[in-house]
Amino acid sequence: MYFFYLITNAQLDTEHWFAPMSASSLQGTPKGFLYLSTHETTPYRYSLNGIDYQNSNIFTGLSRGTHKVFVLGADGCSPVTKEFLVINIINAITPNGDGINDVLDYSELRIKENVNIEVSDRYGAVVYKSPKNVYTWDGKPGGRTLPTGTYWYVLQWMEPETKLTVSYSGWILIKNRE
Ligand SMILES: [Ca+2]
Repeated sequence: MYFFYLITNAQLDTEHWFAPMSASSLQGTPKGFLYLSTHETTPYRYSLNGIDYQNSNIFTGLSRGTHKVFVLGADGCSPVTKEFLVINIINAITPNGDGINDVLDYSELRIKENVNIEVSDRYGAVVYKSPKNVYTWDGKPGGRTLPTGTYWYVLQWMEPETKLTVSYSGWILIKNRE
């Protein structure tokens, strides 16, 4: 699953450009989905490369990483642009040292500020809290192997430009060979 954004028209020319959609609205949505909402009858046109514009305010199939969106108003003047990040949300890790899905890796968040990654067990006990400027976790608190199970994670960061705090949370399966 990927992280995606809602942009409202009121946010086009203010510091409040991007607001994450709620977790419930993420369910069943295509990967790499960008929805730009203008909340106005004025036609806007949208582009991801500044050349090819479309009338639809929806983009799908975006790859993981940084993208730029161009929004052109009805006057056809210079577009408003904004960079955004498509994050690969990790649903499971298997920290058994076989080199496959061993690590919780959110290193793409290094371009954000005040990044915090926290993982708790189902009883709410914190098993991991990321130190400053650390974006990966080996799944082993103090070198200890955790029981296989579902854990709750919270990703939080501050948008560098807007200083708005964004958070995303959900369940992650931590699976160890038993
Ligand atoms: Ca593994």
